[in-house]
Amino acid sequence: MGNKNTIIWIIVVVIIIILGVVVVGNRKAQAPANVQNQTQEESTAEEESLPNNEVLPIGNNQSEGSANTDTQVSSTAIVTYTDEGFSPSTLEIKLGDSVMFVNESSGGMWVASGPHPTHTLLPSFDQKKTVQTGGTYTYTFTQAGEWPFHNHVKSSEFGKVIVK
Ligand SMILES: [Cu+2]
Repeated sequence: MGNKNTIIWIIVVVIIIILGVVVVGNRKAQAPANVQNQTQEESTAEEESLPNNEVLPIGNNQSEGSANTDTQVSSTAIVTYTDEGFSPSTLEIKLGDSVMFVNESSGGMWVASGPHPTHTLLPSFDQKKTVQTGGTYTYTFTQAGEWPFHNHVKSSEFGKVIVK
C-alpha cells in the first residue's frame, strides 16, 4: 500500500513537473513570440523609416536638383528696347543666364557689345543684324564681367549687363 502511494505521489509530482515545464515552456515560447512581434514591429518601423530615408535622399536630390536648377538651368532676363532706350538699361545676371532683347521701339535694333563700332569687348555678343519692331535677340553670357552694350544702329542707346 505504501509503495502504491509512493508511486502515485511520484506520478503526481512528475505530472506537476511536466505541467510546470510545459507552462514555463509556453511562457518561454510566448516570450520569444512577443520578442519576434516586437522585432517585427521594429522591422516594420524600420521599413517605414526606410522609405522615409529613401524619400529624404530623393528630397535631397530634388533639392539638389533645384539647386542645380538654380545653377545649371539658366534663366532668361528680358530687356525691352523702346524709343526711350533699353529697359532695364543695367541688369545683373548669373553666369550662364541669357538676356533676351525685345525690340518694342519704332525703329531697328542691333544689340552689340561695346565699344561701338568694333564690338571687340565681347565679340560674340553681337546681333550682327538689325531687327525691326517685334524682333528679338537672345544672348547667353558665359563669361563673368561687366558687358556694356548698345544699339549699333542707334549707338546713343546703351546699357550694361553685369554677369556674376
Ligand atoms: Cu556698335
